[in-house]
Amino acid sequence: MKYTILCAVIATLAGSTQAGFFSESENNNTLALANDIGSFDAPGGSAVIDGVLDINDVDWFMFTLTDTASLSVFSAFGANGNGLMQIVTAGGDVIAFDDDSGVGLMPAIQIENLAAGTYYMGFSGFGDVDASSVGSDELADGLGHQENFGYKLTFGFSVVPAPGSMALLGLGGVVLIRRRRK
Ligand SMILES: [Ca+2]
Ligand SMILES: [Ca+2]
Ligand SMILES: [Ca+2]
Ligand SMILES: [Ca+2]
Repeated sequence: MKYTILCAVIATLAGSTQAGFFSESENNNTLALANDIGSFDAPGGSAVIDGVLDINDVDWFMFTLTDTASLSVFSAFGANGNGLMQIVTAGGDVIAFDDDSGVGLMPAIQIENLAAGTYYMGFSGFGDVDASSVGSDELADGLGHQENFGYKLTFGFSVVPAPGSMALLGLGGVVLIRRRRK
């Protein structure tokens, strides 16, 4: 009996994950035209994107976090390509940039404890923008690179439980069990 109740509590805690597969859709060359990959709440989720970077192309993707979350973005399959990426706030400020942390010359970024909100991720080619864009509003615009390749992006979101919520849920479980014992 106790086991059943605990399972119910754990199921509540776990929620349901969100996952999606997308092909990028042009024109996505500005924040306003970004491809929306969705909203992510506890416990998190993932999205895989198939895209093509053409000469003078940039691909913007938008996502929303309903809670503080850790984000990882990984790019792959850019055969002989040299990609880069930016993470940008809803207000258009660049908070992260990467050039070559992934496979070959492809970028990857991870950010822990990203506050709830809407963000944009821009994927472009080497020569468009560089690391000096972090802390500024200099966005990848596709201009300045001659890259041309297909790629895959993998987004992972892990929601960080708020300090109070775990304790409250735990307390709820104890109260349930005690009531069943009467
Ligand atoms: Ca594209
Ligand atoms: Ca594009
Ligand atoms: Ca690169
Ligand atoms: Ca540029």
